Amino acid sequence: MKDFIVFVRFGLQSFLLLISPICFAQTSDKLATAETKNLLRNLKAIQGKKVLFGHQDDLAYGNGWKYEAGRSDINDVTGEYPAVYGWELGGLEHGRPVNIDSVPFDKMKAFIKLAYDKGSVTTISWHLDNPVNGKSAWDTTKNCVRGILPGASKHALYKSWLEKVAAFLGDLKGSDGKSIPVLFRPFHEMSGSWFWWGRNETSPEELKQIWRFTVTYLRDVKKLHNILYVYNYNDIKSADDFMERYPGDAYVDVMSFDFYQSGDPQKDTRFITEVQKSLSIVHGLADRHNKAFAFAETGYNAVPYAKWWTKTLWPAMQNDLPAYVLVWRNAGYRPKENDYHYFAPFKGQVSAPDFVKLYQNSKVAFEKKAAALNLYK
Ligand code: BMA
Repeated sequence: MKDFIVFVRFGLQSFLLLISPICFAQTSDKLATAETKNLLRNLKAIQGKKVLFGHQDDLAYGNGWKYEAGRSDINDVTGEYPAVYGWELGGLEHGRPVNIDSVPFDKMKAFIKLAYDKGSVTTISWHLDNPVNGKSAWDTTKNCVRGILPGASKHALYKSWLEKVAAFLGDLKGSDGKSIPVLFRPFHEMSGSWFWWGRNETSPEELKQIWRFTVTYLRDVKKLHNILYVYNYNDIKSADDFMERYPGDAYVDVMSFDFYQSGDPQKDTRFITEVQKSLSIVHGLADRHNKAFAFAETGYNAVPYAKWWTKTLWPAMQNDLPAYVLVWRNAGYRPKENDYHYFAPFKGQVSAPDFVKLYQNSKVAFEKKAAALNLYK
């Protein structure tokens, strides 16, 4: 992290002041709660030095189990819970009681409270259906974002969906009675082309407009002041590429990207080189724009390489440690797809011993180190 040197003149005397950018860590929401401001400041302070480890749906289910109180595949393997929990809101827009992965929203709220009470962090994604044609998030019909912008035919519908998201986010309270800060990551992987808000489906200008509308609505109309907004690409080609859809510093708190392992990591080092490149770009941009940066989603499905954690993921991240890294969900065997879908190890899984080594790395923080960091203070 670079410091600024400021030259101050006082009458005949001059001073040189060294100011660390941490002093400037400012939420996009000027009215953010103290806990939310503190979380951003602390994420910025640890990045480059320590990385918080996260897992999607960690407390809800894992490989071969569902809703067993206190259970977590990460905890089964390491004896400790992650520092970051990812949750998904898809389905909430229709007022359904469970999300697209069958996680009940009331249970999700309870898990989020538990995590906050322990000093851990919550991040939320939203695979919302396409409001224009009713198809899923994975619909790639072009120009649908245009159809939900102010003045367009489905704008009111999109707003009614945001109402439900606002109600959910506004209802998150810790045991201390405070609103729980949430890292909200809407329109994620916008540089890919598999969601209706993707690169080939949406112009950069329209993406910026819907992002600004969404933030303004949640922040200024619904008066939610517990949200940090996470801007998210899939892979980053260059700094210019990453900034092409950037809605502006007043609407973003965390710069991030997703990238998954494909191919055989023992023969092909592309994961390492791509992640190193993306992290170096996003680290530089985050410093320049005074934001935090994160590796918002990653993983190697079914982790068949026993040393993936220390020989691939760690070398990929170590030069530019993001504030957090999150691996995707452990759905286990999926009968409908007839496949295995898991990104964290579980007891007996081939990469579990190597994951324990990553867990023991002094720069990787799970629940206890995160709690010691007092992220909300
Ligand atoms: C994807 C897959 C899907 C899931 C979606 C939202 O990456 O895991 O099965 O529905 O995320 O969580």
